[in-house]
Amino acid sequence: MNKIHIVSNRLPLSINKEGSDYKLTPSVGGLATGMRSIYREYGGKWIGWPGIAENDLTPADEKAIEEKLVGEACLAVHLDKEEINLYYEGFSNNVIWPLFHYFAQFIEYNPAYWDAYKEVNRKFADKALETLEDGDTIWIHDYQLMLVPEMIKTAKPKVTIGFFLHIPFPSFEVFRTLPWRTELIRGMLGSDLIGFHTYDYERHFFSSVRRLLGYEISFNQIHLEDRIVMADAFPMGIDYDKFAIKASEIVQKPVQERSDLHRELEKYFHLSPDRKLILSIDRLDYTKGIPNRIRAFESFLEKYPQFQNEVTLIMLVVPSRDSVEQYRLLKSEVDELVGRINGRFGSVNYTPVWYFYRSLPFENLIELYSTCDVALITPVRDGMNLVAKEYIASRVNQSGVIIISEMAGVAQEMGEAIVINPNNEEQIADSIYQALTMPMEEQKSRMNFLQKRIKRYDVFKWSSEFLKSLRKIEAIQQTFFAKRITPSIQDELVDRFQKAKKRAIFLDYDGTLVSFKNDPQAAKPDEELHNLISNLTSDERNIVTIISGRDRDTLQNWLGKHHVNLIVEHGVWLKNIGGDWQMIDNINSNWKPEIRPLMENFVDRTPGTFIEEKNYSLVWHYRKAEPDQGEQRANQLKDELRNLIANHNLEIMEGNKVIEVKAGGINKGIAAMRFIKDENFDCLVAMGDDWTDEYMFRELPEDSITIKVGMKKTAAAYKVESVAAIRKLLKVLGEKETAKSV
Ligand code: GDG
Repeated sequence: MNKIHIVSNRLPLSINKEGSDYKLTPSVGGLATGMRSIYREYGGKWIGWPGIAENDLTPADEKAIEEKLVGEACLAVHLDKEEINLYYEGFSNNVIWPLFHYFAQFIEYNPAYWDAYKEVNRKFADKALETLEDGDTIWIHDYQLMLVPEMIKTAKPKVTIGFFLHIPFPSFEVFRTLPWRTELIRGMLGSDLIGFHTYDYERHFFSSVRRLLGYEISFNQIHLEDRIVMADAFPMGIDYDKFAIKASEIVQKPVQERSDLHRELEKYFHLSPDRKLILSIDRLDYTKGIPNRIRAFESFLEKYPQFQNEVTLIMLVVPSRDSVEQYRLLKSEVDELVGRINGRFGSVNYTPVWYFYRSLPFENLIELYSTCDVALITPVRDGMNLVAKEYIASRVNQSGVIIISEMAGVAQEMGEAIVINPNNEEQIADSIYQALTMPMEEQKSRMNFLQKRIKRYDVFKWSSEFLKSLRKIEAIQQTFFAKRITPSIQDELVDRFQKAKKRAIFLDYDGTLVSFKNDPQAAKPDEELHNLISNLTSDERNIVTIISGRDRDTLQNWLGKHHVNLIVEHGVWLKNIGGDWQMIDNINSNWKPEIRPLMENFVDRTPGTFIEEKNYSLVWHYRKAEPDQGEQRANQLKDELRNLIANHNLEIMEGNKVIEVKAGGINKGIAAMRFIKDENFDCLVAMGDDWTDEYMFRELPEDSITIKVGMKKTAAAYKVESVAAIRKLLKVLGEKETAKSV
């Protein structure tokens, strides 16, 4: 069975030296829990940093750790202090973290960080490559390792790669400020599947892909030159049962067996029947909105004085990244705010804010979750926020209210919570009041919905859904590759071609023989193309026809010197070798004055677009427009054109970044069929890239050699991935012929 491996910055365990030996303690975090079952079940490895700087280890220590890790199926990527400083603290936490959470003011654009990030990502990729085999799957986690997917894909294309980003993906306007934005996007696109917590992050990612690299995206699939990458939203869940079971154990425990913390909490409630507790838990981070939460609580006590002496906010703040300046400043700000509010409203019997700056054992965490009446979670940005889900899972009797920031990914799954804007302190103060006075029946009914949802989509479901989608994308890739010309198929085709006595070869021009350029007039044939066509036409058994949507003059100028037929404007005009232009059908263009003003209006309103006028068609080009706006306007134009053409025999054609209006009943398929009608060809070849060529692929007899350029769905019998690949094939056809005919 093919294996599934995991890569993350940290291994899912901590390592401590005990005497001369090392002790491994498995992590209890959500990711470790969710992934452990998977990589173990599928015989894979977990690749990551063990958490101790290499400088602090002797070679013998390193060996001892590695031996210990074998039993856990883990592979260590050792990092020294400088690497940790530059790659982890530096690029990951001082560049990507602030940028992706919209804290641009905290970013340190230090090129040395970037260099280290690349090098360490390479280390992770190399370690993974030591164990990866073709057909394996690898799931890479988070913002510290965004370049790893491409590094692995390049070295081992037959490995299926998933990537999950645990933090938000910012809007393009923010992302574009990063000097290394394109490299990061390319790194991620090495994956087959990219997961985000929410659709908004996915949408932002798509917009960056489109704007920076110009790839076409249909539904949630990104069409690269040679494969498809899928992106989707998978809101991460928690190990629901672990929280629910522990919480019900704790509430059933006799008082004398309870922890000190739990007994303190109980005592507090006995002070007065109206006492209530509000809970907040987070790592100390500027994204978590801790100062605004304290200020909002202060406003609440001011605005609703009846709750002074009755309501306490328990704030568990877990120390984090305390070597970083911003975090130290934040810590002082929080200390000061807590001091101020406690000084102002506190008394001998009452402390408005209980502030714990430390981490608590799991059991205490559950005691807090199950005891507090309200959870107040107010991040200014948060990828998901698992604390909110954990609070819900721990509410055994379904009482409790959750106040959640709309800036946390989790808010999208919590319609029944009280959703607030973290910058609106007055709204938060009012929400606290609403939560504290909410009737029990309403609390239970809301909690019931929330629990059902969070239980159903737990961390196991999350990881299995992600893997299911990976299998789906594998299948999609396979159908895409199904028609790809492999070396053996190519030999077969060349053989058929060589045996034929008279061949008709139809070649589309743009996107097939030459790549697209922003300015259509810049897509001139180069020397290599001229040589290819000359080689092909030097064999008199080859009748080559260039079949294009272009106008007569352009193609005549560019290719007129060759021994080829020209069919232009999608089949309106035909020029046989050595002959004159003839119109294939009797058509008119008296409709143009009616259509042109509409297109002009779209040109005026959409920067970067222009109209091309051909004899019997009008074309609106939007390749140079801002991609999202271009697509949007193209859809609007199509809609408006549909109404206008109703009384004319006209057709709207959608090509590659163009909308073309032309006389109906004319297309490349009809033109090609008419061309071969009276001739006795024994081999038909057609090559094209866009959907106007699909007419040709469909109309030509079934045994024709029809070849699509690009990996999209097609009626053609075969596919190649690029202009370069079709040129290579044409070269083989031309060369073999020359060789044979000598
Ligand atoms: C990142 C994203 C995304 C907290 N204090 C204690 C403790 N915790 C545990 C909680 C929870 C976890 O830490 C915190 O998870 P969050 O999701 O709230 O936040 P981040 O650490 O910022 O995580 C975030 C997440 O990745 C997953 O994708 O949701 O948006 O920023 O599980 O229980 N655990 C213990 N003692 C504590 O004192 N034992």
